[in-house]
Amino acid sequence: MFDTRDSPSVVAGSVRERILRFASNARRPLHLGSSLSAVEILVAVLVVLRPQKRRDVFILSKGHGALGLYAALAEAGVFTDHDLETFGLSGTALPVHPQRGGDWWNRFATGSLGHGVGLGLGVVMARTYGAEVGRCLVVVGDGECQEGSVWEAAAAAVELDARGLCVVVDSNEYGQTGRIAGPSAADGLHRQFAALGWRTRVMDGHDAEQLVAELQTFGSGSTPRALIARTVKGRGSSAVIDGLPGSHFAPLSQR
Ligand SMILES: Cc1ncc(C[n+]2csc(CCOP(=O)(O)OP(=O)(O)O)c2C)c(N)n1
Repeated sequence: MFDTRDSPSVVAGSVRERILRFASNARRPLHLGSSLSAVEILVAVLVVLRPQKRRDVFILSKGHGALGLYAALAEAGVFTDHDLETFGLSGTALPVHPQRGGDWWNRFATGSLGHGVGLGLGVVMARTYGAEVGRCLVVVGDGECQEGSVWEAAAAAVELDARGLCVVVDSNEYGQTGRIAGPSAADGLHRQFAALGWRTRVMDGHDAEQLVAELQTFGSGSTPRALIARTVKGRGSSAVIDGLPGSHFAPLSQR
């Protein structure tokens, strides 16, 4: 179990091991590459949002990366190893895509891509109507950014002055079936968010310390914030990386 004084990169290493240990025992199809690429981002989210007193909300918009989120939560002591073993099984509290619950990390069901930024905008706008909510942090995939709804919400966020909203893009440059290029690659995303008026930065998505430092201050600026976090799909497993782009949803043992 980690506490917020532990080094985020060391915690990320333990989370990655946890995911791979689970995958090698489970021997069933998993979104492994998607979970492994997001580990440092998810650890940074936990470090920043877990001890919060305000009612901040997290949305894993790329809901197929839920195994990574649950593994990070297990590392934080929210779930046991036994809980994690039930991932995706009938009756589990840890479904393959997050289901709506009462915690800061599962306020919304996700899995159908393209909705997290709009939901996050709704969360921060709810303050305008007196709801007791704080900031909202949304993690999206770069393939997911090919959904037009992401950009409708991103444009509206500036118009509606949604300064408490932060989007982190897990920019691993792979989608479900192949490479991500052009406007949805890191530089293209940076340009698009910046053109809409978001405060934007491209950064190393595996540098957990830097991610924590960036996320600590989100919500303090005058505009919404976008971090384009460059990552490697399947980071930590050459078996997954060697299997790309065909192994988006596959068992570890078959790679
Ligand atoms: C609306 C919608 N369309 C299609 C899918 C199927 N799907 C699941 S994951 C995925 C690829 C997502 O790629 P990306 O956002 O880059 O995430 P990564 O797995 O690379 O982290 C797709 C198309 C979906 N879940 N929702």
